[in-house]
Amino acid sequence: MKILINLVKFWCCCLMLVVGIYSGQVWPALAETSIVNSPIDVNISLGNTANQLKFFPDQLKLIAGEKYRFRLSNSSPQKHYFTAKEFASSSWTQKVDAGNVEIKGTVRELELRPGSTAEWVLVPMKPGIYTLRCIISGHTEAGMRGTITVANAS
Ligand SMILES: [Cu+2]
Repeated sequence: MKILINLVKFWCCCLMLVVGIYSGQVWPALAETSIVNSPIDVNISLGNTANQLKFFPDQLKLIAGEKYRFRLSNSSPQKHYFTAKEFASSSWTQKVDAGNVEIKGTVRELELRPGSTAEWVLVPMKPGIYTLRCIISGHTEAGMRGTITVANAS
């Protein structure tokens, strides 16, 4: 009986060793997959501390089907909008993180008060050239506009 128990222990050790070696090969593959699935960060400033009426950057180049995290911030002394309705409606929004609130579902535009930040995780679905602008009176005209170019995945 004692021999049998020892034999079982031995086989358990062998099994754990095999599992250990095997998982050593499996985990890097899993890690790689999660890197592929994690969003690409895009930092976008709405205005700046000098109160310039611009987006920084104002030209965004994206690939359809890739996941992005727009990290929006407003360091200017006044509020601004990130408005790109056509782009928003042809993208899939995973979520918007703003303050302590996480918003899910369709997003059309974001309003950022002075000093605020928001994160918008999305996947652009349709190639095209989309207009980005701030809808506050006079801001688009003053230069607060840009383009979001979505290219086909190669
Ligand atoms: Cu503005």
